[in-house]
This record gives sequence, structure tokens and C-alpha cells, in this order.
Amino acid sequence: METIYTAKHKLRDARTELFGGQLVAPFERPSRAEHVIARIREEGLGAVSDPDDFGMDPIHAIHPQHFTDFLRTAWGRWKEAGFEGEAIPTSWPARRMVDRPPRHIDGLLGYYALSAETSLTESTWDAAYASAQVALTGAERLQEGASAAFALCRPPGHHATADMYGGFCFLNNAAIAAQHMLSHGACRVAILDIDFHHGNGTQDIFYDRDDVLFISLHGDPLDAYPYFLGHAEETGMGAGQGHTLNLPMPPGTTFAVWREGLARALSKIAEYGADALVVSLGVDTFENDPISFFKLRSEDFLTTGQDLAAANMPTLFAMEGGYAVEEIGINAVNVLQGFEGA
Ligand code: SP5
Ligand code: ZN
Repeated sequence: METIYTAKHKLRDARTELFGGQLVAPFERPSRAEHVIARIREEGLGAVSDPDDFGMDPIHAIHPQHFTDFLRTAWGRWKEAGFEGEAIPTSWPARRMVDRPPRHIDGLLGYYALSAETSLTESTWDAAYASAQVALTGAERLQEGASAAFALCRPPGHHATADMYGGFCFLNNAAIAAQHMLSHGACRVAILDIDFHHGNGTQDIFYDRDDVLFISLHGDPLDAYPYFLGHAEETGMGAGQGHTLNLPMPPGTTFAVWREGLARALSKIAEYGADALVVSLGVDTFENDPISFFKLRSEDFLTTGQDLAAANMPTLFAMEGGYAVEEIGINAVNVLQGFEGA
């Protein structure tokens, strides 16, 4: 299968992540994508192509202009305000406060951020823009008739809502790709999110729509980030009622149990009758992931790819999380090889 990749992901290279009361080296770091692309080349998975540039229009089909303006200009405004470190929010419109963007950049960060671990830096916007173009190029390949493509997106996207960034995500690559297919002839798209974390951004974007089925397998939000969305009771609203399915699972979940969730997801996707499948591919379900608590082993990712192939749909894989950096290449490419070999 073809991989879409750009070295511009390296422009996202924060020095800090707020973790456990300290500023640590970010888990979401450039070497992640470098390990994945190295493994793809070693294994000869297929062609590696640069993304095309689709401009801002397909991004604005998901994210409002005021949000992309904020992301583009935040760093300059932060520096202008005289701050020395990377841009980290400290105040939020919490319960019973007013939902109005303040003038000061310190407040504006809280207005647009859904969590504080994700520092904004000088060239973050350029990397996020390039990552969205990677996803769009993958979507375009499916439109052109490819049966599968791998969008090696970095930074990831599934925590980003229409107008909030966080969880290492800025633009929702999977949502942008799905919308691009819908805008160009697809009637229904299924998004299956197998990252360890709930895909709160993707869920929120499509929550009231019936042209996207969103399914997520993830660590129970009572125990895991993003904490405030991803419960089994969330099933969609309005026209979207019944088009969201959350399968939260507890600490220690093994592949045998996780795979039953995957089977449930795939049977609902088959029922839905989508024209294409977008897989939000996080491999932070791995047993040795430093910030997650599932117990999948490397060989389980091969089986996962085989199970996904059995759905027999045009499939776009969009890279999301995975923080066991030494094994991320093997684990991500195992999914793709399982898919191809099945
Ligand atoms: C794309 C993606 O995988 N984003 C993940 C964002 C996680 N951000 C907050 C992590 C908080 C982790 N706390 C874990 C405690 C581990 N002992
Ligand atoms: Zn994740």
C-alpha cells in the first residue's frame, strides 16, 4: 500500500509537555514518525509519496476560520506578550463562566485548548497544516480508486474538535479526510478509532450527523485521557442518534477482549454500508506504551490488520498515537502488513 509522508512533520518539535507537575520532553516527538517511515522502507511496504497541497478549503470544511487563525498566529502573539517559554494555557472557561474569547493571548489559549499538555511552538502550525494535507492526499487516493492508503500523519488529530486543540492534536486529520470524501461523492463514511485514547474530537465533530459512523475502542474515560468524553452512553444526537458507538475498556485489557470490541465495531460498520473506512490508527494500545494501559503485543497488530481487511472496504489509515517509540514502527506497520496479507 502507498504511504503519504512529509518531513515537514519535524516542524512539530516542542521542548516541553506538562506531565506529572513537570515540564518533560514530549511523548509526541519527531522520532515517532521517523521510526514508522524507516520500518515501511525496510519492509518494502510500497511507494512513499509526498502530499499534494489542497489548501485551506478542506480544512475549513471542519474547522472554523477563527480557530485556524488562532493556531496560525498564537505563537507570534505569545512572544509579543513577552513570555519566555512555550505557550501553555493556564485558565479555562470552566463551569458557569462565559464562552467568549478574551483579548489576551494567555486567556485565548485556554479558550481554544482542551488540555494543557500540548505546548504551542513557533512552527507547530506548519506541521499541523502539512499533516492535514497528508490525510487529504490519502483520501484522494481512495477517491481515485485505491483500495487502501496510509497517511503517516504527524502531529496526530483525533483529539482536536472543530474549535479546540489538545492531546497532542491541532487539526483533526481523520475528520478532514472523511469530509473530503463526502464532499467528493461518498455518501457515508465510517471512522474506526483504535487509538488507546477516545477520539473525542472526531466524535464531537460528527455527533449530530448520519453520514459518518464513528466508533472508538479506548481506555475507559473514568481512568484515562481525555477523561470527559467517550462513555458507552454517548450514542449521537439528532440525525446522528445511533451513529456513535463507544467501547470503553478497563486497565489491563488484553487483545482477546479488545478483539471482541473490534468485532462488534466491524459488524456495525458492515450494517451501516459505508463507501469508505477511515481508521484512526494509534498503537498506544501496546503493552509497553508509557502513557497507556492496554496489553496488546506486537503480533496482535498483525491480527488487527487481518480483521480490518475482512471488512473489505476502501480503507484509509491515518496515524494517531503510539509512544513506545522503539516499537512504534513494528506495531504500526504490522497493522498495514496484516491488512495487505490477509
Ligand atoms: C493522540 C494521542 O494519543 N494523544 C494522547 C494525549 C494524552 N495526553 C495526556 C496524557 C496524560 C497521561 N497520563 C498517564 C499517566 C500514566 N502513568
Ligand atoms: Zn492515543
